[in-house]
Amino acid sequence: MKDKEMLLDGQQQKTGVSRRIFLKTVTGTVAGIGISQMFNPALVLALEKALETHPVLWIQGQGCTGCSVSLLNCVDPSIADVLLKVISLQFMPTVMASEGDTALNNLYHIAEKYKGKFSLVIEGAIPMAANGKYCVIGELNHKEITMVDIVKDLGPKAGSVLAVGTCAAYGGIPAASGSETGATGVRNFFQTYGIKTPVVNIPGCPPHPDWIVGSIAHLLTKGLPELDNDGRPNIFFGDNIHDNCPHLDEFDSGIMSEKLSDAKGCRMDIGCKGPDTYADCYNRKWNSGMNWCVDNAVCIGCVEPGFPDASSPFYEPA
Ligand code: FSX
Ligand code: SF4
Ligand code: SF4
Repeated sequence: MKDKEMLLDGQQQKTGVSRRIFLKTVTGTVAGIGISQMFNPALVLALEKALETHPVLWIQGQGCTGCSVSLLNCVDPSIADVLLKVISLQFMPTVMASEGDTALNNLYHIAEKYKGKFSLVIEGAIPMAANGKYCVIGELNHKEITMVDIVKDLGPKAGSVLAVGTCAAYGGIPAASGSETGATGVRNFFQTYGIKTPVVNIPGCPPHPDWIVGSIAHLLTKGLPELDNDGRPNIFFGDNIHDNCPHLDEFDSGIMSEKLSDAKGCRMDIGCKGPDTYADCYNRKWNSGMNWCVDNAVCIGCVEPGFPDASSPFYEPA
């Protein structure tokens, strides 16, 4: 069975899958599983080994913290299980208790101790204008440390980097038209400074928690996932939303929604950007499999490199 056929969404898991598919799923690769299937013994063993040697450091620049919140909303597995059993998360500004010099010293200490092995998660864009002064993330020995400083320091030392969220991947909202901060994504930043560490983009504004946890688990157990031209794992971003949308038949028959509250109809005329967007939201869904953007509104193409300018205005046809 192909990896993509085994990507089970939250709903399918709750309503039950056949025993045959379940067994194939839990004995498959991380790439091929629904995230809540993560705790099969072989995988837990692999992750436990990785936990001892491959910590994850999460730093945050220009963003709204929605990416952190999305991860913290992970319910299946619970965020407690994710943090304790899947990710050895040693530094994360939104949840950690330590602060100031202590926190930053610890960050640098872990990066040095696990040089070449730790995974660096970068949330938010990196503002390069004005010497990086648009985003100061802390102080060390009374010296301001900017996002530019920290990514320049830790980027080359990391074994791998995950650019979490569209801001970190491509610049996103902080880099939208009118921005004066020189906001840019990680790959572009690395190119500017000749940093060679491999980068996995996990876009989405915010990204789905499964995309974040699944990509980290893949990195820890199987190495780099296969990426598309925009640096995104094909396992989550390989397919087009429009081609797989439940409204495709209505689109083909010319049955179109005219307003957001219409229950029926393709939503292209009210601004859906599904035809230009690649992600598995139509299948995985959001809020633990409850719904997704096209159920209640439209797809605004939040995982694409041109977001938000390329999909604006959101509620008008492309
Ligand atoms: Fe960006 Fe993260 Fe959008 Fe927000 O901080 S991807 S603005 S949802 O959350 O970086
Ligand atoms: Fe395509 Fe959007 Fe219409 Fe679905 S609602 S068929 S994704 S345009
Ligand atoms: Fe983003 Fe579209 Fe997925 Fe919604 S449906 S999360 S806008 S890619």
